[in-house]
Amino acid sequence: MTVLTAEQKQKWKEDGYLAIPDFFSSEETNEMITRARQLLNEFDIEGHPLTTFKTAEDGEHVGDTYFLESGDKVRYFLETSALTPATASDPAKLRVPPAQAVNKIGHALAVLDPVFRMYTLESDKVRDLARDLGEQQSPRVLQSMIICKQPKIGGSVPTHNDSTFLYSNPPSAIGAWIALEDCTPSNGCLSFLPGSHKTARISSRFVRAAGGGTTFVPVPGVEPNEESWEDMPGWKQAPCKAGTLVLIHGSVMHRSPPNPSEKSRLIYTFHMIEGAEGYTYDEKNWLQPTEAMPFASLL
Ligand SMILES: O=C(O)CCC(=O)C(=O)O
Repeated sequence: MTVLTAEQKQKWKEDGYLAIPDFFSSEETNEMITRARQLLNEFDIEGHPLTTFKTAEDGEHVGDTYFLESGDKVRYFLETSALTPATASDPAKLRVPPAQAVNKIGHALAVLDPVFRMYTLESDKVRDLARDLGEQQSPRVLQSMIICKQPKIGGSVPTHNDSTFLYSNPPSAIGAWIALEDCTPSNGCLSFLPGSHKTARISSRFVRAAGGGTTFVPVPGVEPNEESWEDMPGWKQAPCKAGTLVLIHGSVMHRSPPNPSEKSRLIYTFHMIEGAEGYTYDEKNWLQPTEAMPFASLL
């Protein structure tokens, strides 16, 4: 079934991302945000390892087993600024109620959560979109999550591209990012460097470190880009209404700022990699399929 117009397909090719307004109806979006809020309200801090979420390429990044073993579970990761600093005598504590401390919930909502499953693996609309986009012959769904950007404390997402984090050889990641609330420059909407997917080389990848945790390693034979994406002219904000689905090419550079506003910015996202012959997803990647939960085929 045709979902995208010729203009939309052209824009996707040129920009490396495509916002599709009203992809989900307001009823469908309401169902997802109600479920997201329910999951937040169910969050129990008791026994939680206080794992926060950070992945800056030149700084600290998340790497405990709570994170590394979350690929086939529904787990909660906290905003760094939601915690008081730990001292030798005083462990870190939440500064805000648990439901407001969560940065993201992941990474297997598309499989384990009945509502998000319905709008991912069981959605004809999503399947038609993947077919019509025509980038992947055999899309496999992985890393499905809610990203919260809580009012006042929601942190930034640094400049990155997704194939660095979900590396396949050759790179093939595509993100489907769904606004569950209106996303504006004030509450931390996405920004893109349009067209950067055409020149960005996946020269580094996020992997499990030999001694535990995670790290970035070079991709052999791929020269890093010389340009500093961060400061390049041409970045474009991508504000959108709730119900919009944004397709994100695995090589396009994107980011989002903190949320200093009073309004939350909840989104749901899942990713796809090519599962067809000729593409490999190896054991070095931080996110691993398990025997019980291989990456699910969308089609
Ligand atoms: O939701 C955000 O602010 C960032 C999401 C993102 O970068 C991604 O899904 O790749």
